[in-house]
Amino acid sequence: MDTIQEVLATVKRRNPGEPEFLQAVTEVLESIEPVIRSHKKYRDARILDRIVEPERQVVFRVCWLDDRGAVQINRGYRIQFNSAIGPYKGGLRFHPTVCPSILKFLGFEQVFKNSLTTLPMGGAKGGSDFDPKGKSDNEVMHFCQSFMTELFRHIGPDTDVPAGDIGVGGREIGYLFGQYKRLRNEFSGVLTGKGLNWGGSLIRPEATGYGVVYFAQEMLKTRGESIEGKVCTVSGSGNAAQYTVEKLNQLGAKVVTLSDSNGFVYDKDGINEEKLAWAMELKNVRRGRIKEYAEKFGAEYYENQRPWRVKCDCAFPCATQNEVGGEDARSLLGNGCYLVCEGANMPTEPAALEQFLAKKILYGPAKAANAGGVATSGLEMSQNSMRLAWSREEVDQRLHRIMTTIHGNASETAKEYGINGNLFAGANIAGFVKVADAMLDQGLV
Ligand code: NDP
Ligand code: 2IT
Repeated sequence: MDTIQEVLATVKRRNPGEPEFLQAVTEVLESIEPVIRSHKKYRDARILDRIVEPERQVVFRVCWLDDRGAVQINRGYRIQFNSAIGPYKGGLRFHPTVCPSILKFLGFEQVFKNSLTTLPMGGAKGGSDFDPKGKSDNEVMHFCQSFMTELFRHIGPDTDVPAGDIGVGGREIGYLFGQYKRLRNEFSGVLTGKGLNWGGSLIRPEATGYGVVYFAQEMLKTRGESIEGKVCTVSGSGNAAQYTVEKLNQLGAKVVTLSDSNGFVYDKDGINEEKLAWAMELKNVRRGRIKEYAEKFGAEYYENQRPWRVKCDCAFPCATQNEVGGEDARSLLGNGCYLVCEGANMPTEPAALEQFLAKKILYGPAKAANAGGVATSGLEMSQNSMRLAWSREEVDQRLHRIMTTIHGNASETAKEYGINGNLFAGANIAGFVKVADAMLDQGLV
């Protein structure tokens, strides 16, 4: 088998101009190097060379009519990355920046994340460069119907089960599900994040954010601390951010920031339950900008800035990839922040990651810390297969148990490899080994 550097060189050659994908692959491969060194079976079967290549990539045209009757064209994608441990599973992202590099990095990360959840799910990601911002409900529906008219032939409840991600929430999942049902004449668990009265699971909307906070609690426990009374900064103001804030509030922490792609708000008094409810209405119903929060509650607003210069104990990046840079990490650490827990996927740039690991702060890497979302999607699939619905308490308890297990597994694995406390490498190794062993068992496919 090729060395890690040779595999990376091949990835670079085969995927030119895809920096995010190369970044994700580099981070995983470099941190699993000790496993590859000590296991000849992975080298002989060229597992690394195989695991970096998506099993299937679907790219398609999506045509739709806007409200003026004008023709619009977008590009749709589904990257089915790895199905060694279960059907492909992962979100759909609708955002103008969507491109092969971003979806391949997300699909690659999803493979290891899903492996960590303890549930049988392979990894995938998809989406479109369609921008839902400023579109009417009708336009979003027409886009979703056209998108599904191609996607439906590539997915299925035992093949590939998409869900939401940036720009895809309950509204979009509804339109996508309706079109799938019509095309297949089949009511099945083909998507997760569905509405409660048509196959959805309680706690799925909350799961990513709640899971992130449960994971942070586990990290704090290792130092005999709790989240109560901690000052927290959160970025983003979408699904992951909203329920991170809700759970932090429930546990007695004080959240002082929220953001969107235009800037961030700093509310030194704390974003309490009532203010959060207002922000959720702003974002989920009125689909407005976070700046309005500052106007409404007299908080400070910083245009085109990220919240990492605000003094905090704990930081929760919940917006997007590469939103915490080297300078941001320096300010966070300089201000005494000692816990970073990732709600977003790959929010930390390599220059920041290096500092968090060197300073040995409590650092919860995305594929472990935000796995509660997809884990609860897995629970939605189980409920759909059994044709029953668990109570809120039941799903929440299972989510909590899964997050505790993921933390324990990443932390034990780090210990086993002599890198105590390094959950970044621990999660990558634990996620990898399960998938790699399944690939060995299933032969050369
Ligand atoms: P939403 O669409 O609900 O919210 C996204 C939020 O992030 C918005 O506030 C958005 O601001 C902001 N944002 C998006 N792109 C950028 C950007 N380029 N720069 C600055 N801010 C940006 O998505 P989610 O909350 O679901 O997703 C947030 C993150 O969490 C993503 O990284 C996603 O992959 C990850 N995640 C989501 C899961 C889920 O179940 N939903 C599960 C696990 C991880 P604006 O409104 O201005 O675009
Ligand atoms: O990044 C993620 O894990 C998600 N967007 C959730 C995927 C899912 O299938 O629930």
